[in-house]
Amino acid sequence: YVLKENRFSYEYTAKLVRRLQRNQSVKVLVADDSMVSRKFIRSLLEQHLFQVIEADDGIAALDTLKENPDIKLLITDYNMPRLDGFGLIIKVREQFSREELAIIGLSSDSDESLSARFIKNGANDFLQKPFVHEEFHCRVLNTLDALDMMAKLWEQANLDYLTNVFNRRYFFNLYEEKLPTITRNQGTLSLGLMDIDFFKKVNDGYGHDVGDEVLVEFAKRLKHSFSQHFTVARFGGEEFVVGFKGLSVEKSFALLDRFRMQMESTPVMTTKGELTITVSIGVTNFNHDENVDGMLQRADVALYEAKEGGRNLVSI
Ligand code: GH3
Ligand code: MG
Ligand code: MG
Ligand code: MG
Repeated sequence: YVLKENRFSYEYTAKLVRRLQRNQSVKVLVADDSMVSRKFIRSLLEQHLFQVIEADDGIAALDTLKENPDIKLLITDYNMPRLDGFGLIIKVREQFSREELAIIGLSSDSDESLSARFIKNGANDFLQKPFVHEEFHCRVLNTLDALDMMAKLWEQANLDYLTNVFNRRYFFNLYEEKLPTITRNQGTLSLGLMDIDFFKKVNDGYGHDVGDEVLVEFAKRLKHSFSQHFTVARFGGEEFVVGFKGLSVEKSFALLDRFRMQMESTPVMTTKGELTITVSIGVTNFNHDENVDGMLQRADVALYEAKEGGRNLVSI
C-alpha cells in the first residue's frame, strides 16, 4: 500500500503506524441488512485493524449502541427493514453528538439527494455504493482523524496544561449550566476553594520547576481523592477548586479536612527532596438562585479566614 502510493517517507510511514495503533482501539458498528455488504465492509475495516460489530437493521444497531456506548464510528446503509438509515441516525443524534460518534451513510440508491439528506440528518460523511476500496478507507480515516482533532481541541480548551485537571473555563461553563437545574430540583451543592500555603517559598527556595512538580503532585492527589465523584479544577496559580454536587457543606468540610491532613502528613517527593506542603481551604454551600460568582465570593472569604487563622485550615 505504501509502495503503491510511492510515498515511502518516514513521516508518512509514521502516520500510518500511528493510525493503525489508534484503529485497534476503535469500535466500528456496521448497520446493513445485506449480509454480503456487511461482510465486505467488515473485511475492509479489518484490513485497517478496526474492531467491527455488525447489525442487520436500524433497531439492532440502536440496541448494539446501547450495549457499546464506546463505539466511535457508525457506518449505516439507507434502505433497511424496521428502521432505515435516516431513522437510525436521527435517533442516534439524540444521544451522541458529531464529536462523540461519527456516522458515515451508505447507499446503492441512485437518488442524488441522498448524500445531502444523510448529512443534514447528522451524518459526518456519505459514500455511494459501489465504491472503490481506496475511497472507503480515505473517508473512514479522515472522519476519525477529524474526531481525534476535535477531542484534542476540546482537551486544550478544557484541561489545565500543567496538571491535567479541568481548567477554570470548564468549571464555569459546567456550573453555569448546572446551577439552574440544581435550583429547580432543590438539590444540594457545595464547593471547596483551596490555595497552597506559602507556595512562593517553594518557588523562591527550590526553583520554579520544583514549584511545578508540587503543583502536579498536588493535583494528582486531589484527583485521586475526589475526581471519581466530584469536579476538580485548577483555577490558576496554586489555586484549585472542588465542586461537590449532592453534598452538604458539612459533608464536604469533612472530606476536605481529611485531604488537608493527608497533605500535611505526606510530604511531596520532588527532585530537590521531600517537601511538606500544606493547604488552606474555604468551603461554602450553594444558595438557591445565586450564580457561580456569588458562591465563589463566599468561598473566597472563607479561604481568607483560613489563611488569617494561621493556614493549614479548612474554614466555612
Ligand atoms: P499564601 O499562603 O498566602 O497563599 O502564600 P503564597 O506564597 O502561596 O501566596 P501567593 O498566592 O502570593 O503565591 C503564589 C505564587 O504561585 C506566585 C506565583 O509566582 C506562583 N505560581 C503561579 N502559577 C505558577 C505555576 O504554574 N508554576 C509555579 N511554579 N509557580 C506558579
Ligand atoms: Mg439495505
Ligand atoms: Mg494564591
Ligand atoms: Mg498560596
